[in-house]
Amino acid sequence: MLTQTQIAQFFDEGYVMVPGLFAPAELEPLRQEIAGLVDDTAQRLAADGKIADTHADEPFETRLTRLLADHPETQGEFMRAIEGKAGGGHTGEEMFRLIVHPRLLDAMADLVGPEIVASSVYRIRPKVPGLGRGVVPWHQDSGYFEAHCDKSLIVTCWIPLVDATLENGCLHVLPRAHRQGVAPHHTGGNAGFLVIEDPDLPRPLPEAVPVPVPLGGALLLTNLAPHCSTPNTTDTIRWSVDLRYQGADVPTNAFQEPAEFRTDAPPVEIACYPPEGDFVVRSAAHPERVHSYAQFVQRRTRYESASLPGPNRGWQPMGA
Ligand SMILES: O=C(O)CCC(=O)C(=O)O
Repeated sequence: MLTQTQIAQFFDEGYVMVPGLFAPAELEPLRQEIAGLVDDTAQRLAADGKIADTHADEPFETRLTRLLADHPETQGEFMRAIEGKAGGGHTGEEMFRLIVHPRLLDAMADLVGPEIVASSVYRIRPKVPGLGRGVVPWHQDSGYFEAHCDKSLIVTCWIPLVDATLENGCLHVLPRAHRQGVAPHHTGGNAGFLVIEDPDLPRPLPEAVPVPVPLGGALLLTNLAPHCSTPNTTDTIRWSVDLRYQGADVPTNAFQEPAEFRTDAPPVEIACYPPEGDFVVRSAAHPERVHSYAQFVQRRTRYESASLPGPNRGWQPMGA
């Protein structure tokens, strides 16, 4: 699926932007599913008398902006509905359909091999203009994972649901810095995200590369590639999803139930992100292990109710 040049860029630079992985129409069902989450929440808040105008005529790119401009205090309710609770997340059928999209999995097979596990951490991100939480400071995804997974490859597929541009806050990457291991991170970055503070950024500091991604494309990153995302200065929402995949040799809970989780288990038996359920999306050796949509929902729901502890890497608060 990926060209040799794209594969080489991914491993040499730590990232590659792949245009045209999807036809834009293939992303429409997920856009509509997420628009449905916004609509359901707006209807509920209106029924509870918390908002007067549901802005039902506004398109996907602006409706949430209008709703939050009227009632900033409803941000938490909308974000919970869209992003879900840690452990479960949004388990809609179109979300799952995208995660298991054959062309995306072909691309992943080029990077992680024929046994593919969807890493538990996938997210929907509405970067609403002017909303501080959309701005994500410099970090490596490994900063969020268990330390024993630092040397494993977990591929982030960052997929915009609109054109991602410099103006609406596309991602920026530090090229080749993925070769330097995991930098110290601090807690308490913008909106509660982890942050690599300036003195801890890799040296010599490469020039940051902004990576606009047209609708239908994807930015693939290694878990060690430092990246950030900048403010949305437009008046439309930069919607995106980020999905993660790993190969057979990477610690996973795809074959465990939450009740089997033990903090004193050998690291190889502890998933890279224990609070959320991994699931098998492709297996050449054991096709019978591939999780169906119903099994995916069940796993995600069980992990959500289990509230298992997240990785504790001992990152210190900013300024400490
Ligand atoms: O979507 C964004 O703005 C940030 C995403 C990100 O940093 C990530 O997926 O690791």
